[in-house]
Amino acid sequence: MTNRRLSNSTLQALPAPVAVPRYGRNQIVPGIVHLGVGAFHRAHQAAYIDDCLAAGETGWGIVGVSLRRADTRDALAPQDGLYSLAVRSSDSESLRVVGSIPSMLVAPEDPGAVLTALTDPRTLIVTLTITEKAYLRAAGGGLDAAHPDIVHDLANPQLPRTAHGFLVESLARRRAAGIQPFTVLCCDNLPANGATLHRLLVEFAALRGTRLAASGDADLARHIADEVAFPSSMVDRIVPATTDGDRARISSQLGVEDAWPVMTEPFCQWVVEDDFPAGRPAWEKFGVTMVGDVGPFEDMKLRLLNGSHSAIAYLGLLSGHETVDRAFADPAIRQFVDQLWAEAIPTLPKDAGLETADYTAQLAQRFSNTALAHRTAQIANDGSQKLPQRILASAMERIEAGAVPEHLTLVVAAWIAACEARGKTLPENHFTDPLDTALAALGRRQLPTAEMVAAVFDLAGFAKGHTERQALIELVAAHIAHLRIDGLTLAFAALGIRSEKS
Ligand code: CS2
Repeated sequence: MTNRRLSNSTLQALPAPVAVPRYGRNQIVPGIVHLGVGAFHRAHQAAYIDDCLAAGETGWGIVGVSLRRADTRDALAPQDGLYSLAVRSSDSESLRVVGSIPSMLVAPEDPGAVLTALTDPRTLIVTLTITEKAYLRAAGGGLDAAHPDIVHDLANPQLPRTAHGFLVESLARRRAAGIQPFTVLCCDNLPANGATLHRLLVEFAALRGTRLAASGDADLARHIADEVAFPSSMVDRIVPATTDGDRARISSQLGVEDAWPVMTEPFCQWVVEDDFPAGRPAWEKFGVTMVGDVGPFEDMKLRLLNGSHSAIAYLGLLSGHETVDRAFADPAIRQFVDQLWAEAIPTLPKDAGLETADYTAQLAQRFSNTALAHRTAQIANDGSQKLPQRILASAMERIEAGAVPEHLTLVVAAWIAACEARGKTLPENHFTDPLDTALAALGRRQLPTAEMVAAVFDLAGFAKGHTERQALIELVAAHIAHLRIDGLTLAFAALGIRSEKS
């Protein structure tokens, strides 16, 4: 293999089957700032924007911002921001080079540069994929005002660390300079994601207003509440973490080195609420579904795709399966997932025209993609942040409807058991969670099962303030008791599922 790097100058020499950007990359105007330039963004929104640019739109280049680490920028800067996207199904792979992120910034290195990009009048949309935990919500769903990064950003508005701090400070600067606000498009897996982020930012701005009353932005919260658009969106594409093997394979196919290619599946979906007062790309021409209300799509995706993904991750880890396709090929897990879907589907809106049977059939195909090698440990990360919208929301609705959500609650039990298995049957840091320190301290107390589950619910804020909380705790505790006696075999048997002893 050669040492030459993928870049503007090596682009034209790539082998013919590799699709490359043919638009003038130096004519692109940066119209979008994206916070959280991880692999998901590069496989999803950046690919849609690449299509828009290829069709001749020039106003929507992406300024990619990493809020924490420099690794993506370090990999992509020597490549003029170019990277390859490998679209893989069980029996084929196609390669495309994406050119829609010409520049990248690393927030901790230069927060001022990020604020400058966000305040630039050409920036009309800010998109975000910062993961569930970066929204810094307290157990009840409001802003975690005691979080050290929020405390820091309220005290240092010019040097933010959080998305909240960056967005609110730049909206304040735009307002002071008479520049129209950008539209904020949340692309994370949260229910009502736009409205949720809107609420958090208004709360943040109100706290900031209280502290900075003298500086004249006391009514910033009202400005953000009334004059900034936060459309919600549902994003969907499975994007496993890139491995060193992927890097080597892709680089040898390209004939030049790509330090950070992205792996993904053929499926791709984006449903967006059409509320962009400052303008937007003609996304509808490139496969984006523009709608008035994204709620039913979000619920279906979070509860059926992400809910079963988390189930496959924790049950897979407890059964020794390293990847989603292998776990899903395990007949007991497969049967469990079918039953889980049957339990969650009645919670979805009936009048929204959702085709749940087609949707789950398609999910079954996607989860069976053997080329992705999507690691169960990757999906297992941050369970405390993911389970509320993926699993607990449906479980509470089932209880309210008089049903017993035994499958949904086994997912919560499997999460607790998988956390406990780390350092025992699983490697110590096989996956991580923001609650790890608190969970470990709880483990050392050796509480009786039901008390331990109640304490986990309190720590994670699960079902906080809901009447279904106690019933959920009892169901989860009963599953844990089974898991402790005879692992998944007994927990599955209680649901009528036969499994091979692992
Ligand atoms: C996964 C998601 O890691 C996870 O938690 O469930 O990243 C999932 O692959 C995407 O939401 C698919 O669109």
